Amino acid sequence: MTRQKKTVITCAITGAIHTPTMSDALPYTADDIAGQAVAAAEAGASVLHLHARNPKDGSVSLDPDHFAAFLPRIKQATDAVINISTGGSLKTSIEDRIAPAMRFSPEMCSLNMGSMNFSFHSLANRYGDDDWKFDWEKEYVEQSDTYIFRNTFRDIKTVENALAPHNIKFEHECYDLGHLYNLKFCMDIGLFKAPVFVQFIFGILGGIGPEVDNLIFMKRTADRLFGDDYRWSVLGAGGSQMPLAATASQMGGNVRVGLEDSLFISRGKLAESNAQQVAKIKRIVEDLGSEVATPDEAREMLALKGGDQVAF
Ligand code: KMH
Ligand code: ZN
Repeated sequence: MTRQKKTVITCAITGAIHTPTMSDALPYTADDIAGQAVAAAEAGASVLHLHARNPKDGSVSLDPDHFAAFLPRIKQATDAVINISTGGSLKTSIEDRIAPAMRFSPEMCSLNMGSMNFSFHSLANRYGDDDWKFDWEKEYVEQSDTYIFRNTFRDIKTVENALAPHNIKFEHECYDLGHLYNLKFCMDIGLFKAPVFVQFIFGILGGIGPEVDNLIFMKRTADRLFGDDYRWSVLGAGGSQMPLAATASQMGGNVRVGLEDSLFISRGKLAESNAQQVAKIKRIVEDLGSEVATPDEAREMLALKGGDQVAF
């Protein structure tokens, strides 16, 4: 495929894996999510991938009203592209998961491309029984070894059918090689407009591991399946975040950072904020001779509908 000239930095602000005990920097109130999102955009992120949390206890929320508390504030303060998650919670129906995107019609939303184990239970070993800030956290993390992250072909079609009228570009979350073939199958039956945007995800327990060999294999497979019909980005979980992002940018891809994917800024050191991670990857990308895309450049590269076409 043709090599792109600029690198789009996506920042995933809070997600649904980490819990408040794990880092004081993890945002969960509307003020903190909005503030950190705006700061991440100012630091160089052109796309903001957003989940909501219950502001009282930081638990994962799919309630559109919780999104309503921060989306307009981010839009007023930045020109960044808003991307709303449809991955949401591992425990809820696909209909609940798409409710926020249906209501707010963002420029982008995530779409997970296969069912899988999705576990972060081993994170619980780092904390003693008395360490947890909120009641729900320990069980939520420990029980993740029982979760099946459900994204059947029917679910994928449900998302596409419901959101197609909104002209939303999907961030196709691919956690393993088979997910690329799932996406190819969907495109062959007429779903999704090219160029599709593929997020290669490494290092989630249940998905492919975070080795550079795997990134090369995923990229080569996607080139073969999609040719010029796709754009790509890389997300490495935990300690693989920065090394894989740096490698991806050198391979001509886009990158995703943020506290959703890693709580750290370097080995053993917690990040102070999402913006700190964005500033670090921006510095790396530029030091290595590439340029970071502005929000409007990202819109052009990913063929987005425009920031004036959203419903918030
Ligand atoms: N938490 C990431 C590994 C989603 O929001 O749809 C994947 C993700 C899923 O971002
Ligand atoms: Zn997410």
